[in-house]
Amino acid sequence: MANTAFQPRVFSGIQPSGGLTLGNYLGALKRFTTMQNEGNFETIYCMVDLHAITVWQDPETLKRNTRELCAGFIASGVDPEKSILFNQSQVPEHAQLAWVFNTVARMGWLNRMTQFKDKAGKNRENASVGLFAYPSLMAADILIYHATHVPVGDDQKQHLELTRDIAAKFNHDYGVDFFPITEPVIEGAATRVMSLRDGSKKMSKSDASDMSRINMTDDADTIAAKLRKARTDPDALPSEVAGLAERPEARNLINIYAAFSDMTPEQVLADVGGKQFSEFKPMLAELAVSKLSPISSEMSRLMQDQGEIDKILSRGAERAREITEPILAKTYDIVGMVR
Ligand code: AQP
Repeated sequence: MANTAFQPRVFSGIQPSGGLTLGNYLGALKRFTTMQNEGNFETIYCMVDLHAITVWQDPETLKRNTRELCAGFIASGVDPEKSILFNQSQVPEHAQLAWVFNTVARMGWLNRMTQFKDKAGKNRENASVGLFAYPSLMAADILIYHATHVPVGDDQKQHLELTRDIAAKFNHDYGVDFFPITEPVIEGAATRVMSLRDGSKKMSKSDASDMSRINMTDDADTIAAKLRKARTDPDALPSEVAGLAERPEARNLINIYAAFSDMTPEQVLADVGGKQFSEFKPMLAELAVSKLSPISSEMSRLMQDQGEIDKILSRGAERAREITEPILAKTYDIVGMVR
């Protein structure tokens, strides 16, 4: 098989399954903007509403969350002129390719996905088939653009490995070199922002406790209060990263500080080592508010013009389909569909 050279292209998405969290911002959005502005890649970003409905969503809330997520992308620095920004269900080729990938992915592969196990919980028999097949749709999201790089948080690593397996099996089964073997981009201090209430759990938009997360729409007082009440231990901060090994909550707050200030955790600890949390938490709150407030005000401004958001999404979908239609057509041809 020839070793096809693929154009450097980034794809990533976020579910409109609730309001955006600090985890989504530091683990995903902030890096989406950097990759867009570096100019080494064509960048494509998506609100993955088809993924969101794998767990029941109230229809009106889903619409609102999708538009608010679009506002969140733009307010965080994703420019709909520089990047392609759109909503997944407006580009039907995602779901069409996902069906083909459902025939390529193996039950055993999907059975190993930890996110399914976590989200389905004890009542697996009652989980939707969509939740089980989620990684096949995610592979389709990426590969329908022949994306070469995918910036994600650490929790998505296993799904990215599955995407690579699906691409490789498709290429092998049909004797082609059609889909790229995508590289995950999991970098920086905040690839896994943890809950503020439990340092062993990921910060998540669907966590029952609002105190566990910082929402992108929280006001300055709420952000400061949540950080003040964040669970920590009684010791002072260490001066070196090794001192965080058994202290997940302390490590989380240092990582958040590092990500906001574009420093490494080592550099942060060189400055704040020896301080008590009573001194460090207000510093972190001030930094967080200074970075998040402009984003949340811009989000509320954008949300006042729903028509404009819908226009941006339609235009993004049109641009996306210029890429997805020929890739789907070629896929169908490879698989043997009469066209
Ligand atoms: N806590 C996190 N730390 C770092 N990155 C995170 N991401 C999510 N949470 C964190 C990254 O954000 C991107 C979009 O994620 P998603 O919304 O599509 O799905 P998710 O990972 O399942 O996020 P949530 O907040 O936990 O949503 P729910 O509660 O609906 O499941 C991904 O790149 C993800 O890694």
